Amino acid sequence: MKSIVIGTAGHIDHGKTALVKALTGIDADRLEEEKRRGITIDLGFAHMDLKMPDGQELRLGFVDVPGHERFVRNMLAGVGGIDLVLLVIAADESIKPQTREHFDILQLIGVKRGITVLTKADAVDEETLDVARLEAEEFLRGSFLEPPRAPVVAVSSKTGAGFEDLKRAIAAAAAEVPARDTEAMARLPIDRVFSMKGFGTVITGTLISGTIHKDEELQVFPSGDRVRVRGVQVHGQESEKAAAGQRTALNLAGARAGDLARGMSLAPPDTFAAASTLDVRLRLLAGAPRALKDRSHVHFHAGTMETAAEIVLDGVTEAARATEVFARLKLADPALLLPGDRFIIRQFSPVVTIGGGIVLDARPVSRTFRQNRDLEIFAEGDSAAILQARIARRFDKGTDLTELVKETGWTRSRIESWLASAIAGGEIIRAGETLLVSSALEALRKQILPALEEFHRRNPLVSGINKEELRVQTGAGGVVFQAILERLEQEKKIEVSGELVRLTGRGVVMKDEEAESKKKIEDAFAAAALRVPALHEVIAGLRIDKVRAQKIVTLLLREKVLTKISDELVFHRSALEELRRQMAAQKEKSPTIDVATFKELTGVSRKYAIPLLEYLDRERVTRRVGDARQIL
Ligand SMILES: Nc1nc2c(ncn2[C@@H]2O[C@H](COP(=O)(O)OP(=O)(O)OP(=O)(O)O)[C@@H](O)[C@H]2O)c(=O)[nH]1
Ligand SMILES: [Mg+2]
Repeated sequence: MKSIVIGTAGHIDHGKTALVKALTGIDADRLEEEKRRGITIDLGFAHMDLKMPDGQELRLGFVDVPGHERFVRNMLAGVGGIDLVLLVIAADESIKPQTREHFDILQLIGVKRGITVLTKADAVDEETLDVARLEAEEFLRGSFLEPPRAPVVAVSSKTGAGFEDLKRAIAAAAAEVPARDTEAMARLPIDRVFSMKGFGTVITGTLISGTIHKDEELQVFPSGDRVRVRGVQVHGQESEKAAAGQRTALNLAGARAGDLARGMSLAPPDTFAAASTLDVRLRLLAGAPRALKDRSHVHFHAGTMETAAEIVLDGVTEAARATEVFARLKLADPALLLPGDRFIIRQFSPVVTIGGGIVLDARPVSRTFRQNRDLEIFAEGDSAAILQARIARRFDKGTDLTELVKETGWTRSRIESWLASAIAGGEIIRAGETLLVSSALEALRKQILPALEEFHRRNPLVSGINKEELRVQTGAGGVVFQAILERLEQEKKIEVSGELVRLTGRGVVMKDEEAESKKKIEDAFAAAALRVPALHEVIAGLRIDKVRAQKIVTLLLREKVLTKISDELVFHRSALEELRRQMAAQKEKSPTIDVATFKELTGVSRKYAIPLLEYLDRERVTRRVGDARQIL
């Protein structure tokens, strides 16, 4: 069964609550004070079923709002989740201040459908009713409620006149309401909290997206608390689940009524983060008292929440009336908001509605808004374009599915399917968990290839650059860097062997006998430890000529496999590492060491001991003090 939520709107005493009662039989004024004073103070709720033109059953949830100017903030908490509005204008009073203010709000939050209801038709003569109708039509011109697109229906809640027309108009409009997104992540802005004896904590709200099941765990925003759904009611009836677009009541375990309040939101756990910085597009009303200055402080309302906000205008010092600007909002209290969410701003004093707009981004990456003008696509592009733009803005750092879910409120599987063709087409690259635009890889390629070229030019005898060294040079993240290396390798632009990277065919390439000789030299020195052979003896034992042998030794020295500590003496890296370990161990026994002890410790002759100790001095492993050495 299709469910939609209908809100009332209009000036105080114009007959909104009476209209809802005449339609549904339910008195939405539930507070004692409301009944006593005869006015609505807080939101009221009612429901009914209706047949659509095609014969399908329709479930209508009503949110009845107060018209009093002092309770506009309550009206704002109710109007956020509605699909359809009944703009109520009393025939005997016509357009009044809160008719205008409510109507402005409806337009700013992007309500798309509705019906204008002229109430109290019984209280006026035919002529007055006609005048009221003309005034209403004039008032609605150019808006979403302009007739004949949206009808104007005259009724009397007292006599029941006009209600058949009204129901027909509601059914026709409801048929046009697009289904809400039940597949997205669930979000439920709380509009009421109470506790029921023997039942516990209950919250109500309009589920704006997704589905909530019985026994599901949810997270409360912004507090972060966890709650469990003990029971679900939809339009007053027990249910296994609630779906987007339904008036929903949840019986919650794990929270006391005192921990929850209107303005908080429920959503799946570990998925979202509450935001306090929003990039938005903002419209200032033509009827705002004055232009909006940069750095103004205002009341901010979205969904059922309200807080204070500072407005940082994008590139202008003030926003004129009836214009649209980009801005960054800094909220006093964080809230769970997503791109596409609408909001209203009201000035501090006197408190009147001055504008509103649409959230473009609730997870800005740059410190300034200005670089992000193209964020508009984040709220209004098609899904694939939105995702690509979100990946592109992180450029070579990339992003991942978890972050994209947080930024959009879409499920992982949906995001994956929307990205599939961009990935297949090569515009988006998936490297492990990281997603990035191909242009980011291209930019990296343009850095890496010249960097390698330069390395080879400077180091003609080295077989390649160390991977990590190259990565640090380019400033790329690890995953992204690995991805570009793999690509370049596939394209045969580079060769990767172990930790070394080189341009294809570059670096030192050895013939078999040279490679064999290189290994022989290395092995000879490694095996000798500190009692190294004379270099010329090692060279003499090779199958290659002296010049080539010398070249290989130079190579080993550059690769730091061998270290030359004097003209005569060359050691293998492992031998010197072992020596450092021995010295560290020796330091435990005694802070100083003399030549004799050193010889004993290492088993080398004086011929080797002196150059080795001098080497250790240079390396700041030891410091010479008189005839002995202090181990550092
Ligand atoms: N004669 C007549 N009186 C009506 C009609 N509808 C409402 N009234 C009366 O108008 C008064 C205000 O009606 P409500 O329905 O409470 O008005 P409201 O718009 O809900 O007012 P707030 O919620 O305070 O903004 C009540 O005394 C109603 O009995 C109608 O169609 N005909
Ligand atoms: Mg009322």
